[in-house]
Amino acid sequence: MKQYIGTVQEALDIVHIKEKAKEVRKLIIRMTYEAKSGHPGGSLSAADILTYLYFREMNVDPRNPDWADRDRFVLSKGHASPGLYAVLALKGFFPIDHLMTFRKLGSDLQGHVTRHVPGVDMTAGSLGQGLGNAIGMALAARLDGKSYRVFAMIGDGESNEGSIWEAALSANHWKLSNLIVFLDRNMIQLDGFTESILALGDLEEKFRYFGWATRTIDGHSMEEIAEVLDWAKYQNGPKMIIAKTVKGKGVSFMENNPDYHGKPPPDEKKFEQALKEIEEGF
Ligand SMILES: Cc1ncc(C[n+]2csc(CCOP(=O)(O)OP(=O)(O)O)c2C)c(N)n1
Repeated sequence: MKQYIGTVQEALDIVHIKEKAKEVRKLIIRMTYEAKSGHPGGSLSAADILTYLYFREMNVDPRNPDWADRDRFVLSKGHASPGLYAVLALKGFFPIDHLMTFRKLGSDLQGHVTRHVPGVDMTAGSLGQGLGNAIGMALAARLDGKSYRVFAMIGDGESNEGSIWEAALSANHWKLSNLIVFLDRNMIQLDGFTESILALGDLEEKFRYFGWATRTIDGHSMEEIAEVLDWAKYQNGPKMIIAKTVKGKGVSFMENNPDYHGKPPPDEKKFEQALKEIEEGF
């Protein structure tokens, strides 16, 4: 059997998108280091998916952030704001320099995403709220006769919240085919490993039993993200994509280390090391 190796254009697209994700990662490190606070770990695990969505998949217009027909995105794990802010700035929603005001007094770029920021579709930070809101947006599209899609990202630690499972039932009940959710399965929550704090087990199987179309992918492979989004176009009902990721991906001392859930590089040496590893590692 011949293996499909893709076109030259597809290969160039993948190289380009990987470069963008590298920029996003460096900005996450710069913003959190400058602010001396923030959440690099869960931003780095989400970086490839966020980059792919905004640069390849979603129908958005940086010049018109509230365009009524745009695809929506809900970052339910709203503490991963550095990741989303970096992507929005690179996409042109606001100037890249503005990122350095992250978490400073008077800035709109606070630690958890808010609707004040151009391009942010939902204020989030209190875990467990985003999936229900995304469902509301997907239902609104149906009621308004609009064809936009709603994308969301939830965390695995966040999936300890009962509201996630209530929302999961509802999305299937309403057969929301315009809803595509990524679950950032980095196996770590605030201060430890998900399976020892409150085991989640096989999340793909759980959502499948809740009636969702499900897949599991490597959440750092642009090729797999591209393929699964293509798959999603042909499935009925809500889609749940379990993205296996590494918390802190790209920075050796942050990878798989719960200490860097909510802590930036502690000193200049570690800051420089993080930037160098991202530059050379991807
Ligand atoms: C309702 C609620 N409870 C507690 C918190 C504090 N908190 C912030 S992040 C976090 C852990 C989230 O883990 P996960 O969803 O796995 O995020 P990730 O590891 O991807 O950053 C917690 C408990 C919160 N933001 N909201």
